[in-house]
Amino acid sequence: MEMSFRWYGKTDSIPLEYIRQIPGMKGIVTAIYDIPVGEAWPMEKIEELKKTVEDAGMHISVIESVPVHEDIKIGLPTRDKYIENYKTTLRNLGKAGIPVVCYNFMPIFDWTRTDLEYRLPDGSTALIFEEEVAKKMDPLTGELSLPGWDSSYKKEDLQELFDHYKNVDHEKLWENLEYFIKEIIPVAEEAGVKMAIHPDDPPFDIFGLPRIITNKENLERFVNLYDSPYNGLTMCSGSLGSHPDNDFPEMLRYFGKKDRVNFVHARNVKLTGGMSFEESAHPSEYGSVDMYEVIKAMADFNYTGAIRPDHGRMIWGETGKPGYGLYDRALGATYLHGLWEAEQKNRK
Ligand code: DNO
Repeated sequence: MEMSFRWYGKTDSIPLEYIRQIPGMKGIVTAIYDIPVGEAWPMEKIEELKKTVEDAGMHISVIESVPVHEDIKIGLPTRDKYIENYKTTLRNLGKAGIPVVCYNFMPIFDWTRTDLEYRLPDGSTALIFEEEVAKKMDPLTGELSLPGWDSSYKKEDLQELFDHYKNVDHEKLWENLEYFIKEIIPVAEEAGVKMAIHPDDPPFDIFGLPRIITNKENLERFVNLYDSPYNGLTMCSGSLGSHPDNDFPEMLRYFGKKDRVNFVHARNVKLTGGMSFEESAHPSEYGSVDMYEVIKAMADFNYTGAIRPDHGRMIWGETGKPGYGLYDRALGATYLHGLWEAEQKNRK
């Protein structure tokens, strides 16, 4: 496994120089943030990003994300134009030697929480999702702050998007995903870029919009849409682990043995009843996901790809992008690194 860290480009308050100082850190997970969703990424911009990361003594392990335009998810006639652009991006990333691309297929909203600064008993703050609060939230009228929401969509566009999604139920979304996958995976294979779909976060419908990348059965259906290791998964312990029915380490081992795990996100969540959860510190004792089991599962299928500590709490007075501070993610990285070292030595 290769330890990596998400970096939001030159506007990130955390410099690459700091990331490099985290023990065990090898790779960077990043993207180009100033190209509107749906447009192709030009070669020059990709090369420039690559050079910036390499000049800092690391390399790009994964591009997270190349976002999928809503017209593709809705299945509008304009989707073909956006799919062509997506293919161009993949070809360009392949030419630059980028091995993995992470993306998601969640309608309108990416990861969603009800509070971004919930104070935990130790004084740190974390992102939480409360089922009852979410039920009362109305993205069309309320003041909603969603950190994962793509900023290139304006709130004014929301009503129109919601109207389009009235015709998209779970099966229709599957159809649109299949259409997309069948177009792009052959190109990804040719370009040598492994695709890694991110599970829906949280892994159930929200705001009346369908979500399908949610559990073992659906991940199985997904990998069977196109039988290739290039059509793989980002196994995210925080997203899949926030559904009480998902046994994350078991799912990870299962899809790892099928050679479909192209990226791993490690984050812990504490299930707090119903469909509610709090994000917690990474070690197993603080959350509902057993991180040692996660590491053991990866060792079982000799995982050689990238893993990154996902969302951290805000600790030591740090402020910044919710979930993406330096300190707690760095602690998570060293913890995971330690578990991996112990597990490797155990097996000798
Ligand atoms: C949250 C992230 C997601 C992820 C996208 C991938 O912090 O894991 O926003 O980047 O869903 O497309």
